[in-house]
Amino acid sequence: MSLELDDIYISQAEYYMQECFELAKNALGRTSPNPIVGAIVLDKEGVPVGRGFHQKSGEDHAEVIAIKEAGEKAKGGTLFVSLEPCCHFGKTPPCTDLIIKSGISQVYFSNYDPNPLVNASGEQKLSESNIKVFSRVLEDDGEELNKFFLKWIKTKLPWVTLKQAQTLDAKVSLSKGKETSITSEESKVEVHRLRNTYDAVLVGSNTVNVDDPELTVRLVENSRNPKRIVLDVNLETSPSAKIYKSKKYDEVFLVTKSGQAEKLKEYKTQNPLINIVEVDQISEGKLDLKKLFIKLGEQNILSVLVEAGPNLAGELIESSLIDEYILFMAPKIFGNEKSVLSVHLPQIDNGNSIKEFRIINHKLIGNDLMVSLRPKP
Ligand code: AOF
Ligand code: ZN
Repeated sequence: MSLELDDIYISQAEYYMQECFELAKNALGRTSPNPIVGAIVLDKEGVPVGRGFHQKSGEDHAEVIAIKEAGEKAKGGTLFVSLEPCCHFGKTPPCTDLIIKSGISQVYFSNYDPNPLVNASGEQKLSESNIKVFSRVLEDDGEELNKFFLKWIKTKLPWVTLKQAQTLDAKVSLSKGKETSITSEESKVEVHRLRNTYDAVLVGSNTVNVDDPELTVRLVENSRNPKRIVLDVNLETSPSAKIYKSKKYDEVFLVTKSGQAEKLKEYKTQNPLINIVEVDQISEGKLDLKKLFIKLGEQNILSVLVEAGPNLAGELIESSLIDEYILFMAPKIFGNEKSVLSVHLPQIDNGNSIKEFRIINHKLIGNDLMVSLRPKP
């Protein structure tokens, strides 16, 4: 089979777009509330002369770094960028102005930027300046890469991933209140990798009381810690739990119902900079999680990894608040008597109410199976 000329152009665009994605990934979890973006400039002969990725909100956009590196060689050249170039003044000036000034003659991008200040206007501005623009290159992959930003910019809600580790018989511990190691060391490293890319990690009060976790990233090089959020309706966690003694005090959030000022003093004594978030209850002992996510979105938290026990997992699934479910399955069986099931949900008797998911990925990690799922709409 011979390739048409168009196919060759498409595959070159896809090749460089893939590289843009790889560049962008360097900053996963570091750019909020901005997206991750990678860019490459080719000179007019088709030779790569500049590369860049957006590193942090407030700093240069990907295209700016790549074009600066290319310098004069950008003239008549091609820009590949994983997101539609911006055309607005934010913390930084519009990328479109620099692209036009650089003399670049063609631009390929993957996703349109749904930011209302951009939203196809970037493309329009470039076209009006007689730059050839090609959009939607590897669009699905680009969307997956920026799933956190794309959800938040459209809804102002963070992307919520529920993560659990369980046995073959869906157990999370041998008995209530007992910490039981389930998965292999390799899976623990994978969880740290995940923490390294999410803006925040959230746990319930039982997890703090039973496991006393730090929720930091310790098993990955060049890592940074996510914000740590504890959900504790009745303030049952110990104020001296490890999580409240975190080195960076202001990264810790305690979410609870209102009207507990006296009890909260103890936590503030342990951690004077702790962020207290008060949320209404939807029923006795259950906070309105949707309202919580709205508040977290307002704080520029674009992604939350919920390392949930059975109650929190049940509440999230029941209220359809999760975007993704990551399950680490260890090939072990705990048996029935006292062991605890991974998800507490009320009995479902009606077939129409069964919670259904689509498996989008699976990976063998050590001796565990990591499965990523998305709720079926
Ligand atoms: C791009 N390239 O690398 C990024 C873009 O406050 P600013 O100036 O940093 O603008 C932030 C907005 O710009 C952000 O919400 C998103 O719409 C876009 N991000 N655009 O062309 C980039 N990071
Ligand atoms: Zn820009």
